[in-house]
Amino acid sequence: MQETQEVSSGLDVTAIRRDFPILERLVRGKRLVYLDNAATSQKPQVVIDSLSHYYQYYNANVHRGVHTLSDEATDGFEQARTKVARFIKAKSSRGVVFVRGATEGLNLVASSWARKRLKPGDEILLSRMEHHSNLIPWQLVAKETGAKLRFIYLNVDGSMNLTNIDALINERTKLVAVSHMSNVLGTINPVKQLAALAHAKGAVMVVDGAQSVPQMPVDVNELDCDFLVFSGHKMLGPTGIGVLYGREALLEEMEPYQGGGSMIADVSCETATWNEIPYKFEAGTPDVAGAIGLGTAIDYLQRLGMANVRQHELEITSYALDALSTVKDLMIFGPNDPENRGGVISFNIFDIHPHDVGTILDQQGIAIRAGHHCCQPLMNWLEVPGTARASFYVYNARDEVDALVAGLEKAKQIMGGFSLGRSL
Ligand code: 7TS
Repeated sequence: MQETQEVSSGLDVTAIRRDFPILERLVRGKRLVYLDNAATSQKPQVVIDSLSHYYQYYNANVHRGVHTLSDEATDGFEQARTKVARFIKAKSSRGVVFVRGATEGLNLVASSWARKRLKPGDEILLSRMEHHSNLIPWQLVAKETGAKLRFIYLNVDGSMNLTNIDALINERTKLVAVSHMSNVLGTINPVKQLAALAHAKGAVMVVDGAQSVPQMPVDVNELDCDFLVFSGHKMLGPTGIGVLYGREALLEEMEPYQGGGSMIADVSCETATWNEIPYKFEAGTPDVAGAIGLGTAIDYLQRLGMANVRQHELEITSYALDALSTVKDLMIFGPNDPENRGGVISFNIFDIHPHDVGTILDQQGIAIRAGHHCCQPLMNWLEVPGTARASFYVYNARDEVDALVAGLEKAKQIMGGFSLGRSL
């Protein structure tokens, strides 16, 4: 495949690609076409360098040392928190809790906010398109407290069906938790509207931003959400670091998630008082390198401009939706209009298992994901065991979409000609 100069929506994709060393590698003798970004993104050299620079020059524990290295590590760690706060427009970095990822952020809210407050008869409202990490923690809370789970159903195009939303969000509703962008359908959900409805009934609004924060400008004040979670590894940062943003007043009221070092103010043998937020929720030695790497990833994304990142997603998704629609017997799930979706396209080809599609594409150096994408209730609703999924990011170019389409035609050729053999 020839690398062509490609500039879309203010992003110079050709130049961006040069920042990602992994995109140089061959897979099965072919240039890597990485279209599994909803699972995890690749990392630019600057992020890789910031991790090794930390370990080479100022590795130390944070918030507890009296020496230079510890001061430098603490500065790096706290500067990263400030970068996160500015990135999501949080009022201050006190609302930014470092966690392992979106999953841990959701479990923290379930454990420290919901488990303590909900009682039988209360309701938790989710949607049918949630990732298991925004479902199982609430199932556990419901089991323990007697609260009931309710679900927003979907329209055939994969958007939320809000016709009965006034009945779904009612006086019993204590918490609404939905993804901002579906990791399967790509749907961008009306979380601002849901937050307003939730607040009108005194419920809290939790936004799962695992897919949206990497791809579009997200402003917690504009959304008026109470909690927002996301993972560093899906937005050019390292694995093992993520963020829980919480409204400060709520974080203040909540009990700690885990006990240990750093989260305390004063400890006796029998009892303890808690450190101020956000440290109350950060027991033990945190992922200092991960936070610093995430800060570098945010710097990189901000240099590109999040509005440009979103525009690029829109353009490449739009191009891919058109290109995939030329493949016969291919069914695309999710909204038709790219304006209402992010850079995630799930599809199936008639009579070919998505795992076979994925395996044949891999032989051509093309990485996609196949399976239920941790969304089994959604798969049940779609009446499929799984889907194939291509997902895009800042370094994906149109010729990679063309390679995907050619790869799918090849998969059809290989799998489509299956014969039952000679009848004996
Ligand atoms: N929420 C959504 C919407 C997600 O897409 C994911 C991960 C998570 C939560 C959990 O994030 P984690 O970083 O804590 O694991 N989604 C996917 C995916 O679609 N393929 O692999 C992981």
